[in-house]
Amino acid sequence: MSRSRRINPTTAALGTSVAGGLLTSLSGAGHHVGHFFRGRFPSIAVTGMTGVGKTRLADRISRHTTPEEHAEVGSATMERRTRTTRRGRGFRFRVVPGDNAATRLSALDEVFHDDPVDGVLHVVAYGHATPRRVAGTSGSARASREELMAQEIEDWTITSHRIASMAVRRGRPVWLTIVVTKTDLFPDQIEEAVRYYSPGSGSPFAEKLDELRSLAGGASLSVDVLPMCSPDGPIQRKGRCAEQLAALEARMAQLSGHV
Ligand SMILES: Nc1nc2c(ncn2[C@@H]2O[C@H](COP(=O)(O)OP(=O)(O)OP(=O)(O)O)[C@@H](O)[C@H]2O)c(=O)[nH]1
Ligand SMILES: [Mg+2]
Repeated sequence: MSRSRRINPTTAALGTSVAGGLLTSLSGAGHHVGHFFRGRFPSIAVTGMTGVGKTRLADRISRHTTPEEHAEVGSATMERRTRTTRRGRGFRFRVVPGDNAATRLSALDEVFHDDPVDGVLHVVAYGHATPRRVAGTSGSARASREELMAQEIEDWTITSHRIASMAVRRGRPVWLTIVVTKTDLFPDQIEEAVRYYSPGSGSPFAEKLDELRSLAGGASLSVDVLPMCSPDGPIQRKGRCAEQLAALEARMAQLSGHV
């Protein structure tokens, strides 16, 4: 009889008892188990130009509240949120601050290179981003819709390149959802806006999106476009905004293999 044959059963038995011990210790420590699994929640980057509604969206999905005065100036650093859903599932969000924050570039490096995400929510607002002052200046910020749309393309050019290089490097598929938010401000143009942001529509945004898709390759990047709204005030449980939130959450669960 070969030596390995005699050794194998011992190894197998040892393996079983270690696994058994691990299971016992997990079931004996409720909140530790929660913590253990939370580390493995899919990680999602929330990107988009300043004032577009990223913090508000991440807060809504994670049932978190950011103090009102914050809305005036925007985020200065990367924000982290966790959403836990039923049966121990959930998502970890990292919100990359908009272009008026000095920390933006390092935040982009973190989510797309150093600790790459599984999915991206790229937030756009069809020219309805809240204009914000450049850090360090005073007076009110003003910008026309055209200027905001142009800024949005500039922002998207940078972010889409980052997503492309991450998707190429990554060994597994990445998903991208373009979240067209603030639809409460343009209720009659929702379809038109969704078309503007959709692949192949010929808009300046879509041209960059098509470029991203051809760089990344269809198999490594999936793209969705969904409308959304989170008007100020408490979270509404009914109405179009509540339905749009539910649809976005359902799609995220699907993309993350939760259902
Ligand atoms: N009407 C309406 N207002 C919104 C919506 N989403 C966000 N806002 C408002 O738009 C402003 C900007 O939202 P934020 O979430 O702070 O934007 P941000 O993308 O995090 O901006 P930065 O932190 O500067 O990058 C805030 O006053 C929000 O209350 C929406 O769906 N509808
Ligand atoms: Mg913010």
